[in-house]
Parts: sequence; C-alpha cells; structure tokens
Amino acid sequence: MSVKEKLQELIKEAEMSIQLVKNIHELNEAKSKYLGKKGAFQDIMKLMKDLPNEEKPAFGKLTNEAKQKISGYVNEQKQLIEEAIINEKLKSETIDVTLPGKKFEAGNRHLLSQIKEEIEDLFIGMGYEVMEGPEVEIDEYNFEKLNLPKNHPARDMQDTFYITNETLLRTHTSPVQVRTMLDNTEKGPIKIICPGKVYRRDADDATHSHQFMQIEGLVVDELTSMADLKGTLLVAARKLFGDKREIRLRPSYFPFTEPSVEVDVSCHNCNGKGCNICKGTGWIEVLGAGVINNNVLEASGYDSTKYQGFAFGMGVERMAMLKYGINDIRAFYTNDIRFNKQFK
Ligand code: 2NL
Repeated sequence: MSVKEKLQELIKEAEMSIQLVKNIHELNEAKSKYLGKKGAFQDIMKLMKDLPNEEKPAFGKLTNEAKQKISGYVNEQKQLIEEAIINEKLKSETIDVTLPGKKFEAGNRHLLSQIKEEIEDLFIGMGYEVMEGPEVEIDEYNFEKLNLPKNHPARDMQDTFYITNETLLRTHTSPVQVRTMLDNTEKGPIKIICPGKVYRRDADDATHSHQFMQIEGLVVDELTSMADLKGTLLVAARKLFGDKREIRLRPSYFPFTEPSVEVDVSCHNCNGKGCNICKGTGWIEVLGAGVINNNVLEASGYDSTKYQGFAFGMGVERMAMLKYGINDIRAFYTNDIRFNKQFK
C-alpha cells in the first residue's frame, strides 16, 4: 500500500468513527487517537525517514492535508454534539404557560388588628388623626392630668402595674391624648383617636385580661357638644354593627369627663327583641364617653372657658367579641391558628 493509500484509508476510518461519536468525552478520545502526539500519524511519520528526499515535501503536504481533513471532521462533530445538547436543554426546559399556577395559602391579619384598622378607618373618614404613644408612662400623664389625684382608688397597686413610684404601664390610652394636648403649643382644636395596648392588674378569665387593646377618641374645639358626641358614636355604631343600629346614652361617671355616659347599641343579633347576647334587654353596652372635664382641659393648658370637647373609650377585644360572638377573650392571645383563620 502506498503512503497515499494509507492516508486515504486513515481519513476514511477517522471520518466514520468520528461520526459515530455521541458526546464530547468520546470526541476528545477520538481526537487524540487520530491527531494526538501518540496518535495514528506517528506511524505514518516513521515512513517519512525511508523516503527519498525529493518525495518528502509531497509527503508532508499529503499528511498535512489529511490532518486538516480529520480536524475538520472533529470540529463538525463537535458542533453537532453541542447543538444536540442545546436542543435537548430547550426541550427539557420548556415552560407550559397554559398550566394552572401553583396555589399557596395566604395568611390573614389577626382579628384584633383587623378591628383596630376598621375603627381607625371609620374615624379617619370623619376627619380624625391616629396618634400613638408609649406603653410605659409617667404617673402624671396616666393619672394626675386626667383628674385622678394621688389618693384616687384607680391608682391602687391592685389596679395598676407600677414600675417605680412615678412610672407604670399605662392603664388606658388617655396619656396619649394628654401628650397631644400638651404638645399643641397654639392650644388649637384637636381631633384624634388613640389605639394601643393597655395594662391592668386583673386576674385573667373569659372576660378579663391584664393586657388588652383600647381605642380612645378626643375632640377639643370651641363649639363641640354632647350632640356631636352622640352623632359621632351613632355613625361609628352603624359602621361597625350595621345600618339598622340605634344607640342610647345612660348617665355614668368617669373622673375625666363631666357629664359622663355609658353607650349602648341596639342588639345586632336580635334587632332589639332580646336574646342571650344582649341578655334579654335588646341593648349592648359598648363604650364609655363624656364631655371633657374642665380640670382635664386646664391641666394640659387649655382655657376651659373657651374650649370644650368630648372623649370616648372602647375595648377593642370587646368590640370583636360582640361582633363575632366570641365568648373567651383569651382566644385573642393564645395564637391558635384555627381561631385566626376563621376571620379571613
Ligand atoms: C371606657 C371608657 C373613656 C375617656 C375614656 C378621656 C380622655 C381624655 C379626656 C377625657 Cl384625655 N376622657 N377618655 C373618656 C370617657 C370614657 O373610656 O369604658 N373605656 C374602655
């Protein structure tokens, strides 16, 4: 066999075996088999020694051409393999956009937060601003400036969590209103609601908790009256408990208001006929309110001959319990997810 024939045979063999190669690893093996340092051309180069000098350039040319051809086969096959890899990837990573999405369960806000926001929103709708303040308060703001002097029974260790003689956990959100009146340097009108946690020394049971949430409202202006208070609370009662609700005011006593009232809403469960929720009376007590006591206005720098106003306070848990028929206040704090899920 002449050298030329040998080369042609080698080219043929290389072409066939390279075309059969399936992956880059096999291709590299074939490449080194035909083109590597210890590859097929080594034997052929040995033949060159025995050739007459004048034939050597032609031989060199032929082997170079053969190498180039085989190299070409390797590159072609490499391209085919890479294309196949990409096609395989495109096929396996196809996204079917017509498939329905995976559903995931969204949680919901705690019922207390929901009711708090509902009440905030309804008062914001009447032009109120929401104010917040510290839960650790000084005696002066929690009691003194609210017409609760040093010997008042509400200050008793039995009723209040004291931190020192002068600092305590606020027993109501009223100190936020006091701070707002004190901060109002022009002594102008005020229209705020103050939501937040409050603390009282109470034995926890189905209707009492040592910590609960309160929302108080305060309006200070030159021409406010009991009629404004009643109108405001009627709007609030209807927003929270339904369009058909009526309210009634009964005389009561709070140190910070004079006169003071307890406010009842006609029962949303029986429409006033009498049921177990309203204990047969047709009315449910929902909050306390009154006309701001002059001592309270004066203690925070307001001229009580020029200014007057009204205030009210409600327990947020109580509102939620009435609205949804919840019979144990502890359900708000034990964080049983099954309780919370019911108010999605
Ligand atoms: C209730 C009754 C009430 C107030 C809170 C108040 C605050 C200031 C001045 C006057 Cl700064 N009054 N707050 C007035 C009447 C009743 O709360 O039963 N709360 C759960």
